[in-house]
Order: sequence, then C-alpha cells, then structure tokens
Amino acid sequence: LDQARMDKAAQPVAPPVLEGRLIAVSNRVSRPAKGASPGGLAQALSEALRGAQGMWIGWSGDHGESGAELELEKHGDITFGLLDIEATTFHRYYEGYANSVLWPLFHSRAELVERTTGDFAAYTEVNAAFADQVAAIAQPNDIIWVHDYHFLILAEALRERGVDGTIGLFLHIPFPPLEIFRRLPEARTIVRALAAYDTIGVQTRRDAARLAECMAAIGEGAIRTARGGFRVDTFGETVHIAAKPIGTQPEEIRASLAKPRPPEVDAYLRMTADRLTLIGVDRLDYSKGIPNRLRAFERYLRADPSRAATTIFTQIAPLTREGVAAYGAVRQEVERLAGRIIGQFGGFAASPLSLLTRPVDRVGVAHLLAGSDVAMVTPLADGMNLVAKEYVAAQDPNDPGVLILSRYAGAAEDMTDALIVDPADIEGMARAIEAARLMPKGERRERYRSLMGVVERTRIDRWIDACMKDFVAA
Ligand code: GDG
Repeated sequence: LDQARMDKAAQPVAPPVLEGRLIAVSNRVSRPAKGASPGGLAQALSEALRGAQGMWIGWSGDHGESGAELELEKHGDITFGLLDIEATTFHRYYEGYANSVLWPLFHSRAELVERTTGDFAAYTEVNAAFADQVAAIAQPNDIIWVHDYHFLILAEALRERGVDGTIGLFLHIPFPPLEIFRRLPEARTIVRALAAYDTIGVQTRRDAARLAECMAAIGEGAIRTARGGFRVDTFGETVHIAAKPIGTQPEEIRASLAKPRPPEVDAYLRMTADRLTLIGVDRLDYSKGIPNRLRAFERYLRADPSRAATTIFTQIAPLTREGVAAYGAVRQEVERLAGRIIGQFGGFAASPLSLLTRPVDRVGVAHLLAGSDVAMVTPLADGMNLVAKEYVAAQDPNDPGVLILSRYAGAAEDMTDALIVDPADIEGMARAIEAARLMPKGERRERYRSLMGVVERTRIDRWIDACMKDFVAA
C-alpha cells in the first residue's frame, strides 16, 4: 500500500494554465550560461518558468549607474531581465538592510542585527528601481511572483505604479515571532507594504500563523482561516497567507548519481568505505549551526577516542556574504573548532574531519550525500533546508543512511521520522550520532520510507503547482 501511495505521489503534475505570463523577481537569477549558483532558489525557479513564457528579473551582478534599464537575455523558454544597481546603493541594500537587519532578525538573532543609517532608504530605492522596470513590462494578465526578504515592499511600489494584477510573494526564510519582528523600526511600514500582495507563501504552517498574527496585530486587522491558511484584512487590503513547503526534485538528484563520481569524491568514498561517514553541506552561515555540530562531533569522539580511526565527518561549507562581519566571525569559529578536532584526534596520515570552505559541484555533492551514512542538518533556524530532502532523495532505499535534523529547520515540521535534535543540546546531538551508528537496517528503511514520502509530496513541481493554484484563486 505504501509503495502504491509513493508511486502515485511520484507522478509528475502539470501546473495550471495561466492566462498571462509568469514574471518572477528575485535578487539573483541563475542563467544557464553562468553555471548553477549554490542557492536553493535558483533551481526551483527555473523549473517554474519553463513553459510559462516566463520572465525572470533580478540583479545583473554588475553595478553600473543608477537608473539603468533592464537588459534582456533569452535562454531557452525563459527571458531574463537584468538590472544593474550602483555599488554603494547595492551594498547598503544587500549587505546592509537585507543581510544585516532582515536576515538575522527573521532567523531570531536580534543580537546580530547591525543597523546603518541609510540602509532602509537604499532598500526602498532598490525596490523602487525594480518596480519601475517591472511596471514598464507587465501586462494586465501577467502574474508577478516575488521572491524573498529582499523585496518585502515591492508589491506596494508596483501598486503605486499602477500594476493591479496578481502579485504574490514567497518568503524562503522563517518569519519571526511578533515580539521579535516588532523590534524593527520599520515594522509598520513593512506590514503595510506586505498588505499590497494578494498572496504570500511561506515554508511552514508555523510561519504562516506567525505572519498572519503579526500583520493583524501591527496593522490592527482581522484574521480568518481560508484556503489552507489564513486571510488577513488590514490596511484596506486582503492578503492570503499559506504554507507552501518547498522541496527538491528527486529525478535531478538521481540524474546526478547516474553520472560518474568526480575523481576526488570517488577517492574519498573508496578510502572511507569501511568507516562511519557523516556529511554536512551548508553555506557557511551562522544560521546553519555548524559550530555546535562540530562540538557534538568532538563530544562523540571524546567519548571514545578510538572512534577517530573509524569515523569521518566531512563538512562542505562554501563561504558566503563575506562582506558582513557576522559571517567572518562564524567562519573563524568554525575554523578554530575544526582545527581543534583535527589537532586532538587526527593522525599523521588521516583525520576524522574534513572541512571545505569552497563549493563542490552538484554531481560531487549528490555522490557525497549518497555515499554518507549520516547527514547532519542542524540549523539554529532555517526556512526549509533543502539539504535534508536532497540527502533522503540520494539514499539507496534498501540500505539508506540516517538523517539527523534540527527541530528548527522548516523541514522538521513534516520530516518527523528523522532523528530530531535540538542544536543547542550538544550532548543530545552526540547521542544522535551514536544512535545513527547503531540503528538497525530495518529501522533505517522504515524511517526512509516515511521521509521519502515527504520528499515526494513536496517535490518542486508540486510546490510550483500549489503556488500557481494560489495565484489563480487570488
Ligand atoms: C534558502 C533558505 C530554503 C550548498 N553548498 C553547495 C551546494 N549547496 C546547495 C545545497 C542546497 C542549496 O545549496 C542550499 O539550500 P538550503 O535550503 O539548504 O539553504 P539556503 O541556501 O539558505 O536557502 C532555506 C531555501 O532558500 C529554499 O527555499 O530551504 O531555508 O535559507 O540545494 O545542496 N551545492 C553545490 N555545491 C556546494 O558546495 N553544488
């Protein structure tokens, strides 16, 4: 019966037919020619736009002058619209308001917020510059699909420019509790701007409830339940808010696994074939909880130092947002802890820990996930976390590995059959590694079947379908 249900869930779904075009807006676009970016957003959006006469609008990656026009580039079915943003404005918007204020606050790390005068003005300016361009190309039936915390106020700017079609937002990161959101001096301005969206998708049911509560409280509005989520009436507008958990495309991971292992990955997996292998794959971001994960691994080794010869933990942690001070600090902490583990437990020719602070290509990552006995996905806060789903999708159903998953990853709302841990509890995470090592094959298979059910139900094509249905209903 389970197998039948999984087969049914694995059928591809066709997204609803839209009357107009789909215009996506995100800070970064990923053009096929420029190679894949390591972010989770890129791949998902390309899938959505293919076939919907899609346009994808975002920053060009260049600075140039303010007031520049969109540069159009066509790749296959997708037209990219790229905008230059002047360097100082970009820095204040991106490293500044987006990544030194919104990112830490939305991940409930108020102590890491760094406000600089002028940053919110630059954020507003960049949203206005995108609104100018999108308003110039949008036709009445087009659906505008805005992505993430960089563009919380874009819909309002579009309405001011006369756009009255459907505008939706998908927030990829968590939405914080009201008491934390309220600390923002711009809280009311942002809530008023969010009210200009027709529909807002978030990763989890918890985020949907928090966002609805926050909008109703700050905007003195009313909440009702509606269409699998909430309807909030505030600032004279009605906004629909619902959880649309994002996922991965298992076929894409299987396709990577059908390709040969890159030589370096092949050598690693052969060398470690008779050891317990653990893997972590995260941008080196303080939200991902890498330091405590290393502390837990150290605790696990310390409990029995002979484990150093029979265990290896590989952490892939490409550097990210290096212009923001908090990222330099977490990098130093990770490097210090890794050095301490290697110094204590490493030998002359082998070490129980590898740390790579550069990206690994997708095929290599897929083979590392498939070849590892345990995945450590232990963020302190995370919208969803695609690595959790990619790890499960990469496993051999007959002999699957074990997912250790933080209760604070959005993924944990549905992936309840992972080994759920609290990333603040170092001892508990060390015990989870031990439990993973000892877990019998039967239990691993049972957990895998349940987790793979979640991966199939939240596959990217289903996520897109769910988002499109909301646009049509909006
Ligand atoms: C945001 C939210 C949400 C990582 N390192 C390498 C690499 N990756 C890939 C992973 C995964 C993606 O990047 C990261 O996605 P995550 O979901 O784990 O995290 P964020 O980048 O923070 O993404 C998050 C997501 O948006 C989608 O909505 O889930 O919560 O924070 O696919 O495999 N890929 C390659 N080399 C690397 O070194 N090739």
